[in-house]
Amino acid sequence: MSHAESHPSPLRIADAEVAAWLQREDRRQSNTLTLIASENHCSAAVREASSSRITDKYAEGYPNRRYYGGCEIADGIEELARQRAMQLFAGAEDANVQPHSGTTANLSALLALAGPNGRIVGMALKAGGHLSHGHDKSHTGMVFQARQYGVDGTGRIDLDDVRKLVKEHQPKVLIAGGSSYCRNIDYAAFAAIAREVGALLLADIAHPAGLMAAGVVPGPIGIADVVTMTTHKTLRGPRGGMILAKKDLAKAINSSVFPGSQGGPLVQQIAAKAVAFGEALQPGFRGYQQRVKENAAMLAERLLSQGLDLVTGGTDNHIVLVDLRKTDVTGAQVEERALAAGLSVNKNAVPGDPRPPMVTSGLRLGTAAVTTRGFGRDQILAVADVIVGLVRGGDVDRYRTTVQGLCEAFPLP
Ligand code: DSN
Repeated sequence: MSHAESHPSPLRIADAEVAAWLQREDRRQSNTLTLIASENHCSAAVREASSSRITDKYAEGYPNRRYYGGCEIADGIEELARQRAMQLFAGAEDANVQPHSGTTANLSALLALAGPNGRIVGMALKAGGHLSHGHDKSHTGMVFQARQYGVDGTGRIDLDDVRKLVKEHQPKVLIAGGSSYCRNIDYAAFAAIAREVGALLLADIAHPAGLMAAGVVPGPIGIADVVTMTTHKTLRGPRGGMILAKKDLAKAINSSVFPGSQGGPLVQQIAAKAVAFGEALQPGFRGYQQRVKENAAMLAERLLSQGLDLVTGGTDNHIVLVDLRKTDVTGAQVEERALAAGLSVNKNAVPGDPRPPMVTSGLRLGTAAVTTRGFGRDQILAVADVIVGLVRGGDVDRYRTTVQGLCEAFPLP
């Protein structure tokens, strides 16, 4: 009898059905290699904080200015998270750790900086941007006058195109950042373009936040006026968002988060963010982020050497975007085959993709989660070979055996 069976948890006693679903998810994650670029495995300490009793507490407002009594502990936790965030992103002048997600962070920041119906410019989703950068199906495309820039024929941002669009549209906010952009962004150049029209620069670093916190890729702190991010991707924290702002913008940003866009903050998530930031301030974090980046570079190199095309021909961060247009498979088909083999990946549009979003001609891969499991060169090369085999229609059962062996040899932390 296992320990869990002989000591059933309160959840197992109270609700066997939900407990069983969650146990299945534990098993799924254990027996799957997560290559979804926006996912990672946070620590047990982060998970413990995230499921703590403070989930019961209402704490609308900010530390020492709450609309409810009994918030002293919430104040201490939020202030600790804020201070750690500013230590981690040295040079940040203010931190708001309340956003429930990256999208909420972006919406709040944009409303503070551009105002309703204000003009914004961001990167198009299909070029590697994000829905919340002004896509017409996102509220950011509805409540703002949004225009979007794309990428050049090689998949890279063309700063001349960005400047041209910015001059034409005269936005109040220019957004730099994306969700499938695998190259470094020249934030100083973006800031210069924004300044030419009196716009503010918002850098969305949701994906590379951890790499930037560790200093292994260049970031926008001290350059962009406002920086938004999620805390659960490369940063390896709990699910949630965060905004860093220059001091003179902090008041407007804070009011835009609460009461503008959200009610009570999720204090248990803020506690978990504090734990994750504390972990990221430990010396080992830099080495982890360095390995994430090296693993992505090795993955890219192997895929290229095996004949696959990559958007931009490689990567500077944790993302590798495979362009399947010269193969006879779609992103959706490879995603399905990969899942059968035990690899969790996502289909993704490539720039200029002729296929619809639920099909696509691309596959987005990321190395943060497998690096958390301890992957290095040999494992990355093995995974790359599985991906190439899947694209070419190889034997899925054989790949499933390889993947299962890797899962067992590199268990979840
Ligand atoms: N959905 C996230 C991603 O996968 O990149 C961004 O919000």
